[in-house]
Amino acid sequence: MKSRGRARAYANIALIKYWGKRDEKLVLPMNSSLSLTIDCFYTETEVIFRKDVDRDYFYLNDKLQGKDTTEKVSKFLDLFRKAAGLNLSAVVKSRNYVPTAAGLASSASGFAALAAAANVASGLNLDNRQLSIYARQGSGSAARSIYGGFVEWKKGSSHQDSYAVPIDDAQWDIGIVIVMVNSMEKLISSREGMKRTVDTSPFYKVWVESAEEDLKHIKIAIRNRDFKKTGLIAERNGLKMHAIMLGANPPFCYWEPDSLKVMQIVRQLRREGIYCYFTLDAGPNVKILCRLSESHKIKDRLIQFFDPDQVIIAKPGPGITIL
Ligand code: 2P0
Repeated sequence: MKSRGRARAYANIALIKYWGKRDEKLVLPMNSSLSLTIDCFYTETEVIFRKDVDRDYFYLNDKLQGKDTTEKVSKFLDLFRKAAGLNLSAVVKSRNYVPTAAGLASSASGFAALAAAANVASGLNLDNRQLSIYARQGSGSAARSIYGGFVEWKKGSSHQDSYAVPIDDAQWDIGIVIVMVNSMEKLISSREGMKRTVDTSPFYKVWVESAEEDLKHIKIAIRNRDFKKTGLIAERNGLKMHAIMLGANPPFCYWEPDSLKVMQIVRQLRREGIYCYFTLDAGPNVKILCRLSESHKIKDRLIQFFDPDQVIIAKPGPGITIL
């Protein structure tokens, strides 16, 4: 056993969204999803299993974390300890690399990096498919961050076949411009928001059917490198996800006035022939899928309205890296 492992994983932006679980404990999703891994947010994590500590310690950005956060990491490491027959506590050191002013933490890069580091440290040496299954149990979207480029997370029929697969390396003039509208912690966590939507939104059943349909079409568009179609499907799918939240009880909405402002700018850019498409997740920040070659033009427009620090250009990112 090596006992020490260190890895890096990148965040991803969903173009076909994951929103809702059919199994809360195993983190099995209601629908398959598809994302683009990005290069500008990542997490580096080191896991060391040690004989000389009597509990797990978790440092995030050099700060020792409290009971609740450490417990999440411990429960996740238990999966590896159990599989490897390991009875040691761990010291985990994690660092989130995010552009200034973003203040954005990604559970996707976090759990993917933790899974990859624990895989080495525990000596399990799982392949990427198994690693995706493990990462999924920490946070659904982490299943996708095992791979770079466009990635599909197949909902599967059980625990063992719900994992991500790489679809395309995205090396065809693709970029994402991120507009940090607000970097404050969200009031309703994804986990809570998903549960409320599944339990109460009358639109939920239609969402699941429609997301599977969108997925089928976006995969064809990506295969054909049809940028406009890829963007249009992604933009519509994102809007549908927010629509089902508006239908929940009580209803909720992650958008802020500035989110709408960005959507208007994107539509205006399209009218001018600069093809780009927006998508929002469980927060007010807007991600704009664009041609990487046009990303600076798009940023120039956005900084007429926003601080340059709020606008970040991302390229397609790679999969997990063992350090
Ligand atoms: C996604 N989101 O596909 C969707 C779209 C947010 C909106 O996955 O409960 O942190 O840990 O499995 O993965 C964010 O939720 O949720 C997310 P859990 P996760 O990217």
